[in-house]
Amino acid sequence: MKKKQVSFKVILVGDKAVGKTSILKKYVNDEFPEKHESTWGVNLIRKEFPDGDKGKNVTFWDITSNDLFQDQRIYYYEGAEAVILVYDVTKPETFSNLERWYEEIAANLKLEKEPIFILGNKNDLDQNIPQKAIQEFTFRIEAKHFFISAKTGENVDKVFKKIINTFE
Ligand SMILES: Nc1nc2c(ncn2[C@@H]2O[C@H](COP(=O)(O)OP(=O)(O)OP(=O)(O)O)[C@@H](O)[C@H]2O)c(=O)[nH]1
Ligand SMILES: [Mg+2]
Repeated sequence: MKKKQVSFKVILVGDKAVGKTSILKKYVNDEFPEKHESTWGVNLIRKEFPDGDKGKNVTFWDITSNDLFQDQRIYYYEGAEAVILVYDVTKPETFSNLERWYEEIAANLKLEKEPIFILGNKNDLDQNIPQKAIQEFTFRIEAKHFFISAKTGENVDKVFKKIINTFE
């Protein structure tokens, strides 16, 4: 009989300073660091779900946006079971660059069944991205989109619950 899978890998990508590390810190440790310390290479954060969730554990790969790591990045993508694309709702270019992030991932993962989540972070600040562009991109890459805030915690638990629930 096939053993039930309990360990899952989730990758987070997006431009510099969109809040990838902050989102994970909020979710895993309920902390919000105000200071931006750019992630170097990759940062692995593991979260365990002891009982209620059948002993699952998830390792989040918080991947650097630094171009010095461009060649390595494709190895960080390998074997991911879910993809999180993050942008900053106050910076339109971080949204349009998701196209590039998506293409890099699509070239390295089959993306046949791995769910894709797009997170518009910093929703505690004024938004500046046309809704139509968000809807169009989300539909085209067959993703799910959420507005969140690592600062206030808005939607953070809800989104991660949805992600974890996609793992059987
Ligand atoms: N107002 C607000 N600021 C945020 C939010 N999330 C992150 N920040 C701030 O944005 C800055 C960058 O956050 P990080 O989490 O370090 O960004 P990152 O995407 O990990 O950046 P790199 O590691 O350089 O790629 C920090 O100063 C955070 O405090 C948010 O939801 N609201
Ligand atoms: Mg970071």
